[in-house]
Amino acid sequence: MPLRHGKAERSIQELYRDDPERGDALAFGRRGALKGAALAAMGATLGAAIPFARSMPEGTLPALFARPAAAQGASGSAAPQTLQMPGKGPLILQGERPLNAETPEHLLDEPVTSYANFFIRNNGGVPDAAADPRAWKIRVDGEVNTPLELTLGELESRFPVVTRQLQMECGGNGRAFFQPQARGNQWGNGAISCAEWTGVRLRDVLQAAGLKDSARFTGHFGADPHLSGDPNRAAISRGMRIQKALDEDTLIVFRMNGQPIPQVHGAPARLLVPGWPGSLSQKWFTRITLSAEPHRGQGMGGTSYRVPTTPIVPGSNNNGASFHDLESMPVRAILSSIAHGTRLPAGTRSLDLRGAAWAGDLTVRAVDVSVDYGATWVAMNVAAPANRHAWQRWTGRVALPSDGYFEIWYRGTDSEGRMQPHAPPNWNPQGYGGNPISRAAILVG
Ligand SMILES: Nc1nc2c(c(=O)[nH]1)N[C@H]1C(S)=C(S)[C@@H](COP(=O)(O)O)O[C@H]1N2
Ligand SMILES: [Mo]
Repeated sequence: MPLRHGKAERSIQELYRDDPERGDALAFGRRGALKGAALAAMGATLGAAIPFARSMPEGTLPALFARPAAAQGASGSAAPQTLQMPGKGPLILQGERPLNAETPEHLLDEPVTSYANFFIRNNGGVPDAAADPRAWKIRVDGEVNTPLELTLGELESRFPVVTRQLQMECGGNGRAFFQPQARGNQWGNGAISCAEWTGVRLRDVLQAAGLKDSARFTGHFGADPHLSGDPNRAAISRGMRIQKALDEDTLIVFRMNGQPIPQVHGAPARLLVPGWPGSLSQKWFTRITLSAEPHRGQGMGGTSYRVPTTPIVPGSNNNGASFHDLESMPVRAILSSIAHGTRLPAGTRSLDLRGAAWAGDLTVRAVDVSVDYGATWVAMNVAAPANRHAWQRWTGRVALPSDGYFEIWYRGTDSEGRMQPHAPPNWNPQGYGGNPISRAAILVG
């Protein structure tokens, strides 16, 4: 049920939206604590008392205002448009041309992501289905001893076939959290998936072609048309360091969850490069070329999939000349058992929580949850991944002292001790690597 608030108190919310600094100053006053009339106004605006107002931080928008309540229609924000596509769940439509859709976090509750709940990210059009998938050809050329052209049928019979659960996350996941706004689809936390993929190791195929010493980078090509219709332009064509191409979990896949790959996800074959920006996982995969220098395709260089090596002024222009490629994705936790913007019955005094967490090539050491704005944290139970590069599921319980407005803050820590930060780090024009601590607003009573 959507949260509601009285008309008279709209002003704080509107102020927060139009001029967050002024809204904050008004709410918190000069003392930096929410009390008196401001506390009452804030409570009325949020639709409930705020039991932990004492530790509510100044300078941080209440989650209810800060975060679009994806598909839950929490107060204030216009309901986002929903994808209408056979077999797909109610994903958040980010754009129709190219077609992009984000999975609301609470639909990522399955340990293995189904087709229905798998996000969609296209840079160009979706090509027509191949008439004969087994005859689909993939070329390997460039710095190899023997350039290859293999059909999907040959690939499957010539190399060991493996099945793995692998996370695939868009490099721009979390972009919406950047301030000032970064360019591109405003993904929340939902451009992530962890499906079960079947295919062959890219490594085995590259070794069959024979890598020259000069083969230090890959370049990937797919069959999707550029939106302009120009056949000489690629919708996207990215590449990576050879080390990642040789990782045992980097695959050419042809089945997703035991079925032929659905068309929108790259049928009949795609790359699956887990833990690194999803843009490397070329769909409708037709060719990989090896070279001595970094690949120069669409989506390489400049500010594309690149982050500042030395931080830049947020909002400033930069050509990305001193940026470097985003590789292993940073740690992130999602909450899938309860949706942001949910209202719970009065008297609810504990919450059983569930979600997932991942950290690129690393694993997740801890997921912690706070319901008092970070004053205290509760450790969740984090399961081992099904295999390397699968996400990790977590569960746990938190106590609530009373009815009221709460924020569930959830934060992952990777195996090297790095935690999700309070604000998205290292602002960059296209908004990559934004993994702040997440906040879900809930209302009890
Ligand atoms: N051929 C092709 N491959 C592509 C893309 C694309 O536009 N064309 N998008 C990439 C990006 S940016 C991401 S995040 C993933 C998304 O895969 P999905 O649509 O199956 O979720 O595919 C990648 N592979
Ligand atoms: Mo992406």
